[in-house]
Amino acid sequence: MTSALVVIDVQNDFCPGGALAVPDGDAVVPLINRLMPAFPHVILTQDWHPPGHASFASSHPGAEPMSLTEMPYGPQVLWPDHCVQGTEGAAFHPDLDTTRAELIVRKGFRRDIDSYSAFLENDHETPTGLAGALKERGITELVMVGLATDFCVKDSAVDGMRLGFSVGLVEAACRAIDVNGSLAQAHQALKDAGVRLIEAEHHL
Ligand code: VGL
Ligand code: ZN
Repeated sequence: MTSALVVIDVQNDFCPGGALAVPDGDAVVPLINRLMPAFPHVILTQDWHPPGHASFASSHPGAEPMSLTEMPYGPQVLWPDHCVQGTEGAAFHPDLDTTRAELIVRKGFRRDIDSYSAFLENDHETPTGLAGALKERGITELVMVGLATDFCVKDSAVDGMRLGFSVGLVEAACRAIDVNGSLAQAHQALKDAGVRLIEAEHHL
């Protein structure tokens, strides 16, 4: 039984000054850096959209950022343009320690489909390959941290449970966007899925 710290989307665009800034998003960096040495495996995810991505409000004439639309795969929030492949906004926060990261999973790179979860795209069926990579490494336990609690962290944690991993989440090392009740919904979904909320001290 071995465990991995899964660090979700700690990128410039999700930090203050970024295109889709999560309030206080950069505050997670020091704690995440301190958690890393406690884990035999460290995995990072990176939101990585092509220009004109379907999740961008700018790709839908007349649509306001943060509004909801219907995609062939279900409801989708339309975001400001963010984490465009190769831009500074898509880069990891400069203080995030990436030295021990053994795998970086890029997601959201298909123009017509978003991917919040590190495991499955937003159609809830197209795999990113992460589950296979973890299983091949013998990793059974995951601890999730990063941005944003109510979107990518939540979906990654819930999918991780569904795919048979034991999943914990350190809330002190996450920050939320919290639009239209999304944080309360995320707490319920995490609870329903059986994701454990764990204290950082447990791993420090
Ligand atoms: C995220 C919205 C859009 C996230 C990514 O990392 O939570 N949220 N793209
Ligand atoms: Zn995105």
